[in-house]
Amino acid sequence: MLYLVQEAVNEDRSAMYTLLRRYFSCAQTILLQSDLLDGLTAMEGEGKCEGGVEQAGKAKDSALLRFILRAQEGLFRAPWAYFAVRPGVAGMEYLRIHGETLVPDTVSASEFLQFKEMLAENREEAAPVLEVDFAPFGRNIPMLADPRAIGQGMLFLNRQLSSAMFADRRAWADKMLHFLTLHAIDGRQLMIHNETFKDVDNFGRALQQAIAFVERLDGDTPWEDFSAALAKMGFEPGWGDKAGQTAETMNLLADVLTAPSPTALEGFLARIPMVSRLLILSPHGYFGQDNVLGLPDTGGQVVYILDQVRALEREMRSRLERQGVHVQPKILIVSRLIPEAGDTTCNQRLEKVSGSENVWILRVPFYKKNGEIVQQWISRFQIWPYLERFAESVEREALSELGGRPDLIIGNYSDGNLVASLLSRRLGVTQCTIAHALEKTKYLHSDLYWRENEAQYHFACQYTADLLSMNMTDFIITSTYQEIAGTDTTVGQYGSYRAFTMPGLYRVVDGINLYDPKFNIVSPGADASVYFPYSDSERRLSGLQPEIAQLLFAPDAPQSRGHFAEPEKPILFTMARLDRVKNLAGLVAWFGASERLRQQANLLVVGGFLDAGSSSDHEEQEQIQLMHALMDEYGLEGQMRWLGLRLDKNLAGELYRVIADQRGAFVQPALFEAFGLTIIEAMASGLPVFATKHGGPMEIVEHRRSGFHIDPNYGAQAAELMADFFEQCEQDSGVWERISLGALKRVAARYTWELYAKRMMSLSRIYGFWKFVHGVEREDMARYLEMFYHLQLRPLMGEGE
Ligand code: UDP
Ligand code: LCN
Repeated sequence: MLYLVQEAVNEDRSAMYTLLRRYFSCAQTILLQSDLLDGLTAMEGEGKCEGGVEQAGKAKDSALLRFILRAQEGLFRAPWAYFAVRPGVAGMEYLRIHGETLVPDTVSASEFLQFKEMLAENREEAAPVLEVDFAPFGRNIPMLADPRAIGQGMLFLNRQLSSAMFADRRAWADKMLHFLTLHAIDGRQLMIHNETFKDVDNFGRALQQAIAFVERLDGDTPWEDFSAALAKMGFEPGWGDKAGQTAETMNLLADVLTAPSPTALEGFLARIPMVSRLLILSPHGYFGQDNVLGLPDTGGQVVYILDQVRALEREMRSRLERQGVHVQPKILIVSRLIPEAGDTTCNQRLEKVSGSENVWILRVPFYKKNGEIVQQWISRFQIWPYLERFAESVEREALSELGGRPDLIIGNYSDGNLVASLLSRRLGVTQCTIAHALEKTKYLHSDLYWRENEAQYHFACQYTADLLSMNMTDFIITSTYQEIAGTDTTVGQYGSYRAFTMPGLYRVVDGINLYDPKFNIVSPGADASVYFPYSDSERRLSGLQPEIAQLLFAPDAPQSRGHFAEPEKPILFTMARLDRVKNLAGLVAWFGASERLRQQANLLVVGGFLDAGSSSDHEEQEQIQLMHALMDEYGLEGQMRWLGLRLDKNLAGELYRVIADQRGAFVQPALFEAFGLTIIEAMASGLPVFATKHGGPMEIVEHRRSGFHIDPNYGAQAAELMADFFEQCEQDSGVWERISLGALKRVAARYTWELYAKRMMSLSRIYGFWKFVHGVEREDMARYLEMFYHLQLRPLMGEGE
């Protein structure tokens, strides 16, 4: 990026000089992308640039503008200006420019962060602090090279593994042989008998013999009819339910041993009955099946896991059956037991997941120091002191419920991932990590000014836990590409952990490698039995429609404020937890301020409570007051309805469709949204969506084809876009139909649980094998992380009451 600055200086030295002077004279010394851009546009006399990057991109092209559009952050203390610049997706470079000589040079992440610490702490020199650098541990791990391939780790590993096998077939055959002896379910050995084969030659010959034998049988012959003959040759169950499937699996292995290819390897590993017991961790919030969605800390993650487990159970069962292994798979979701759980079931220890055969929610309490059980819900930001002990209890209880070690442990969000890391390490089980929504990209400068937030939010603790588990885990599932790598102009959730600093605590110069093959994009779906198109009249839940009519229009409906004086207008609908980041109040303000939009549509908000006293979460209480204040300020009583309640899934599903019937739209106005299940739910119902461009929705929705992107930082513009849409729909109903159809197509092609479960099961096998062959080499990293846990994280977690 140095060339770009040089070009900007060469092209217009005076402009660069003036711009830097302007930045130096700002009250703030640390400027973000939008501040930098505003500085440039103001200098050019164009005033504040509503519309951000795109709008500015249309302004007069210059090397200086191109540079500023790439700058993520600027640090200013005369005579030096430091910049973090994004050369493209997944990248970040650091440079500085001398304000007088205008000579630029590159600097390291460490130098950039030290300068930032000096500014934040108002010091002349950065204080000495631990530098965290995980890069040296990755030296022996093959990394992806092309940013476009980020998130396709399994594909890459398959290729790596099969070419390594090709290069040294004998050694790898030996590893594979050893790997195959490891599989057993309920004490029953699977795949091969562990003492029959002396070496790989001996095994290779036996495999050929077995193939010749099985291929002579009718393909439909059940395993039981020929298992005795195969047992004599050293083969145990797990190859197939019938002769045909058995022959195919054996041939795949023969291919892997003689002419390894990525397809054969993936195909063979996919058939090993490796996963029958699954442990899923999701400690925080209210984890239940009813009356919980919309409560604080309780949203998409719960929906995601409950849909995920049903899909995974189906896939596990069908794979085990096809391999002739007759066991009932079991999945345990472990959450926190909350004795005072209101009208939820979170005070029950064990609960079966409806619609499943053998999936259970196991709830384990948090304990205080004195051994008492914590009685009430506590915010996700306050649970750190309880997690270590929680992990110990979970280990005991989960092992006994599962009847043995799980085959895979899946962690969710920062707390679940930490517990998963502790358990995986102790049990030696493959670990999968799912972030959902990390906080780092949601709260501005929450790392830099961690001290100010520590009492309330404990971000330092949370980010340390995140760093630990993302480096400890065997593989990471993300819902979108940009969750890892970001975009050309924005940093992804994982990208934000690459280089950052928490002054006085530690400075991270290489926290996570985005090119690590552990990353895989596996997008969730929307439950197709609940969220289906509005036009599917046969499946519509017409019985719910009177209740919905009450919710929308009844003047005295409980938990409602406001009414629709002109009920024939289309409804703009939004529904979310009432967190600050969800920005529902922001939407109310844009709506309130836009006469045009108010003329075109009514606004329906579902979220939180109407009475701040009913909430135990401080952010929610704050938002409730703000919502009331905005409704008063803009006089929205006849144009907006706020329902302070939680809708169950079926009601929410039918509501999306009712809004679609009357040609409304859904809005997701979050300041940042990691993925946004409501968006795919609305789209699956055929409802046009206006979704934030910050985070996953940018990737889910194709602007003007399957919905619209809005920038929550430019609310007036978002309101105009919505008003334009309704105006166009009024003139031509085809406009609404086109976007609705686009949304339906997009969800069907990309966001389904069937696709998810298949990918997830393949991943667990490839990474299980990878852990087996490379685990030893990662031991140095694991040891370093152990130290990091004990020396950094434990003191931050504290001990609670
Ligand atoms: N939800 C619901 N009823 C409510 C509020 C929310 O069913 O009253 C569901 C919503 O349909 C979605 C989930 O809660 O499935 C919220 O997930 P999302 O990913 O949109 O946001 P999160 O809360 O996880 O940040
Ligand atoms: C948490 C969030 O905040 C959402 O963005 C996701 O959709 C949800 O988890 C499921 O992953």
